[in-house]
Amino acid sequence: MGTALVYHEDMTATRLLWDDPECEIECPERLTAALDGLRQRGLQQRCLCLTACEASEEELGMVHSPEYVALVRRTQTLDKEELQALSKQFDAVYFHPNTFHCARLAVGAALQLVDAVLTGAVHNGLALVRPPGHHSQKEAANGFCVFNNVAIAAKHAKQKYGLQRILIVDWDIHHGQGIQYIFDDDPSVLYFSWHRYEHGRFWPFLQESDAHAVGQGQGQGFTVNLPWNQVGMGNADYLAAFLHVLLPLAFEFDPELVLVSAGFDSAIGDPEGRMRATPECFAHLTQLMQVLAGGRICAVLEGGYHLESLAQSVCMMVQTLLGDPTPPLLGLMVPCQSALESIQSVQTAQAPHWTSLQQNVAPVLGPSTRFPEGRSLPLLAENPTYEAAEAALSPLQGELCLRPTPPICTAVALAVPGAALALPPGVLLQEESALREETEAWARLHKSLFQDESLVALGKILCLLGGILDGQVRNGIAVTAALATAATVEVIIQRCLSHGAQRLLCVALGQLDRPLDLADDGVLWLNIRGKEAAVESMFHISTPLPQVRGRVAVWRGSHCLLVFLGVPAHNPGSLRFGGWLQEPVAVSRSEPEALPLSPQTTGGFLSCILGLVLPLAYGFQPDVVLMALGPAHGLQNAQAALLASVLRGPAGGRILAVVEEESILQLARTLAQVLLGEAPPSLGPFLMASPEEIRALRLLKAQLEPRWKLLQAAAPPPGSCSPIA
Ligand code: X5A
Ligand code: ZN
Repeated sequence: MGTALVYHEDMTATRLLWDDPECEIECPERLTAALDGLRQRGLQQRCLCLTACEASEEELGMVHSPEYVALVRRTQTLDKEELQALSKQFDAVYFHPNTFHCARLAVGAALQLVDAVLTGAVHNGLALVRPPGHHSQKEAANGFCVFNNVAIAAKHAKQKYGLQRILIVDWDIHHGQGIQYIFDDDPSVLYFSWHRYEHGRFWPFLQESDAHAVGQGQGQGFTVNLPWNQVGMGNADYLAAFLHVLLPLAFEFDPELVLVSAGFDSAIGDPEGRMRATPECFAHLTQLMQVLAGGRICAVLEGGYHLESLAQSVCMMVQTLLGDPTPPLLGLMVPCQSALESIQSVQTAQAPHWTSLQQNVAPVLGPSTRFPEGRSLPLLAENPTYEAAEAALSPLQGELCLRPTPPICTAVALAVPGAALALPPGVLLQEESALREETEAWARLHKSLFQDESLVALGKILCLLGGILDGQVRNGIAVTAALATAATVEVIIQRCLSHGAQRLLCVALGQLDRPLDLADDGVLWLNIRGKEAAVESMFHISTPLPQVRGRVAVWRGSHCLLVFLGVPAHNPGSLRFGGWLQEPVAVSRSEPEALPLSPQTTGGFLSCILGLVLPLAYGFQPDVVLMALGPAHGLQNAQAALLASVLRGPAGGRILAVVEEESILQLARTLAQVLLGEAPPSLGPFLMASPEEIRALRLLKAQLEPRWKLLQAAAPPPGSCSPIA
């Protein structure tokens, strides 16, 4: 299992044969630059390299009309003048005698990638293709695109593998209107696109690129457009869009496959996009998507016209697909006001269709105070030169070389020697201990709490932590002796600070108190526990762990068995459940059999993680993340795995998870899997959080927003659509 890279050098064989300033940027060097970058960084060598084959005309026919396919086929024999005349019939398109061959290879590459992922040959992959596809339509080439590679791949996944829910994430800086049209009324494909829009003044100048376009008929709510109305959007803006729009919807949708229209004209330096997100941002966006669909991600190249920026961004994505840690995100983590306005416009347009947006935990502020301190965008020069972009890119490149990959990925320190633990292969069992004197010196901080067994465990944990701080080990799991978690956490914090860590993020779950003598700003202490919500300071926060309390209700109808989790038992007939059942459910007979349900947390848990924990974590930019599962932490294994998986991002993969003895076994194994880079298990069905818990989160966010700007994401007007009719 690994990452596939699908390519064929013939795709460099199409190019512009006449003068056309609009089209000249779509050149063969785009592919060679991306591939050279992958080779130079040793990434291509780590992938399963597949050679693309042409798609069949039948496969093209899943999206395109036979007449259009025939038209493109005929371009093979046209001369230059005829090609130019035909190109003029479309918007921003050029044909070349090799176009038909290349465009069929591009589709074929996307299909092979889907096959490789859905047959389980690989976890994920990237198809490096030309021409791009997302603007292409049933009977039209458009915006350099001839056949719609990603749309055909989605149809293929539905037809050949019977998939029912496919997410398409289009982070190219242009609106993929072609994909939107093809799946406009199709609820099985959720299409998300952000794009430079400038209130309709940017190509392709379409009304239907705006946020109010949400899909037609059955497909309403399954088209999600996020228009950027200013240039200069950066890392914080893209991250906010993922945390506050894409990911809440994606979790609720629960895709079986994620296709990425991976255009990198949304990166810094690109002459088309004129945005400012750095290549590292694409590593983080990729990692955030890896928690979806069991990590089944198929990315297909779309745009990207600044060769160096393109190459670096492609490398960042592939590196993350391979499971490498994400490099730190540079820059102020403050979304700009225009981005927040765009995010709000999507939330408002989509709220009627998605429970997770109705439960948006953002505080509702008056219009004048809504974005009091949002970053305002510095004006960009009219024509940013390539040199200016290169100046912005080159220091980053230096940075990348400075971060060697730790020789060991994941290590586990066990409290009890020889505990029967089936750890995934590749995990190092930490047998070594810190020196006895050193361990005792640290233990003296908590004299009564470390004796015998717990002292042995502490020695191993200190050794593991030393490895992480010295860059020998990427991340780890520390198993503490019974009742020693709180004291161990204190020692770990002190050890990190004494090592010179500037910022340490502690996500403490359950009954763990913050050590008293911590100076603010060095340690951000976020306790997720029970029902308490409190802001002691901007660096000492308690938030409840939202839980849906309720029961399992089972209705047996004559033709169906309905199982509801955590819903009030009174009237299931009028429920719209998690956005899935569009029509009221007809329950034919019999009373429900109610079963007790252990607390479920999906919807509220996700609001807490996406709406609070990650914005704080990314805003804090920690050197190290400590995730401590204390007594009564209340997390299910899948939830702990998801949390550990996403918390790898903010600190560039340096994360230590601390768990207490009793809870280990399966939990330690699951955590080890995600820390190695595997996708977390599914959270199960999407459930709504209780209104009280959502209110508590909303209040917390209002208090924290002045310091932590990534929390900002305006909510749609409350009560605009109630989840329960
Ligand atoms: C795939 C892509 C852009 C077309 C721009 C036309 N197309 N001005 O990035
Ligand atoms: Zn583009």
